[in-house]
Amino acid sequence: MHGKHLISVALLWAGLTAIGELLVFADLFPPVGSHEAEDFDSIFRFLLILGIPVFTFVIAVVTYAALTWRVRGDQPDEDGPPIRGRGWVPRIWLAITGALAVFVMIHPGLTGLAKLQSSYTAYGWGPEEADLEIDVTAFMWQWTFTYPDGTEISVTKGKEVVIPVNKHVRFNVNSVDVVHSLWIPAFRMKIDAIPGRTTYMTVYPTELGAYNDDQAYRVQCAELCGLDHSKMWLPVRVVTESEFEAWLASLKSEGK
Ligand SMILES: [Cu+2]
Repeated sequence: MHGKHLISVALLWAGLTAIGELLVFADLFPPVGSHEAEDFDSIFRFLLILGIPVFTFVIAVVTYAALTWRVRGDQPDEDGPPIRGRGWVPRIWLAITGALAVFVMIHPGLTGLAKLQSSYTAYGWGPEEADLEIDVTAFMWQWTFTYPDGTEISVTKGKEVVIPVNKHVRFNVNSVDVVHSLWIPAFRMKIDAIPGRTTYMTVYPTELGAYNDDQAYRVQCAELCGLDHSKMWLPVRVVTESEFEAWLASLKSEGK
């Protein structure tokens, strides 16, 4: 009797796990636009691979138990007898999931942090080295992107943020009012914009891309900051270096 239930649950668990693990490798992710996005996606997939069997085990046991031992007919007047954990089962479960938790804290937790963490200040992501620095100011409810081109060129509402491919681009981020968050989904990078403090993140775009082709190419505020928070976004375009120079020159001649 017991064996039949165990085999059924094990089969359900194996089936759900197979489906889950297949979905990990299905192409369901936004476009990968930067080195950082490759890192984060591989970390995310790794955690999914480890986490899915734990999740499906719980789902399989709960679903099977709920369907098999559900009340049929009249509601009983009393609860069933209390169930006590049987020695080795909870111990093995705790040992496996505990070991998994410690393992992922170390890798990719600490190892990933060491890779991404700032070599520059405590308030940022990525290396100090930058081929291009862009000052970003957040305010309710827009962004200003200022390019270091002798005369300052600002990108704001209605414009697009253009950056060159295969360059280290550093965003130095500030806010003039409340906490916002600079997020570019195609790069999987996000940093808070905090009044009175400069935070920063460095990205290395590896692919050409534009908002018109995929909405993951956008700057989006990712910290709820008031009425028009959802409108606090700008399109992003990643271009070749020569296109980038031409774009800067054209903005300059517009007298911005
Ligand atoms: Cu905001």
